[in-house]
Amino acid sequence: MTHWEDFYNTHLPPADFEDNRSLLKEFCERHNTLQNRIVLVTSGGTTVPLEHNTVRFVDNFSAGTRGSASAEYFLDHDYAVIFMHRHKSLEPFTRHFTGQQFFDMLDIADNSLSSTIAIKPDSVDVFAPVLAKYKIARETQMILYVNFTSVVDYMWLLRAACECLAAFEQRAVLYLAAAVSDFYIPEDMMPTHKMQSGDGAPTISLQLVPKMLAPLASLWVPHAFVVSFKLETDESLLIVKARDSLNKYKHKLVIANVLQTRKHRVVFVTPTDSYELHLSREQTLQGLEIEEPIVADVVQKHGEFISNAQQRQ
Ligand code: PAZ
Repeated sequence: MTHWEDFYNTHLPPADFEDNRSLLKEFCERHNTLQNRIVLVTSGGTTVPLEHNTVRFVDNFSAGTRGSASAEYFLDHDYAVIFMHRHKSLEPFTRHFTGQQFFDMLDIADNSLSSTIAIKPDSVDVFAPVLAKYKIARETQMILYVNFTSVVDYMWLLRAACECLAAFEQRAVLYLAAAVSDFYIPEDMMPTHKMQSGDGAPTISLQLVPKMLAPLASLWVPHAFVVSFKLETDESLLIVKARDSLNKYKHKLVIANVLQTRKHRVVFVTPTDSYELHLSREQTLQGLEIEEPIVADVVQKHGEFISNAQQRQ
């Protein structure tokens, strides 16, 4: 496996990297001056391009539901939120009205002079509270959106965000819900142009992506409250792998989930304990989202973590 430092030395940052770095710096400096708590929420899946001029890529599963819903609940708990997401995956607030849903909520009235567009009366009750929360989050500048596509973009943004979050010490939470590729093709092993079928079936050899949780937890943000997610498809591996990860990277919490049941069941794995959060069928039908109790639990643990650190000082 490539060492994480070599990864950055051999993979160029994305074209919009400096712009995003300035946005992150400005956002973090403002919220640090205000002594706010802050969370970096990563969301969505990373891609692995197969060509430099990318036509084809390997994708990681994630719609961005976990991350986008969680970002809204962190805002409810007065956290400043850096929402670092896969380009075009679900985003906080707009996630409630995807695809045709939004257009179906609108009415258009034409007369000879102009057209008027309005929200249908029976949609106002659904739309107004979400819009109101969105407006408050934007006007109070409590949320910053930055996006990535490939695993290389993700790695550059992650490190830049951590550099800005280090100053928050215990007040920062990293909530790593994105599905990040474990395998990739290094830039120097990738063809420049679209692979041609006339050349026959390609043999694609993937390499291991370095585990960034290692430098993240020990070097970049050593004082932050780091929460990672672990996705498995084999239930029997779930807790073993989550515990492995905690032991290896020494962060605070792993939230483990199985692909098929992730929307109503997760397991919290801490260094000393493990327990389940579960939504009943009735709760799901009532529209309760599992991210609400997940975030409430993380916020409570983060509060205790800050208090413990203050007592040690
Ligand atoms: O974005 P989504 O709601 O469709 O899925 C969320 C998830 C399953 C990607 C997330 O909960 C998760 O487990 N992320 C970490 C994935 C991993 O093990 O790399």
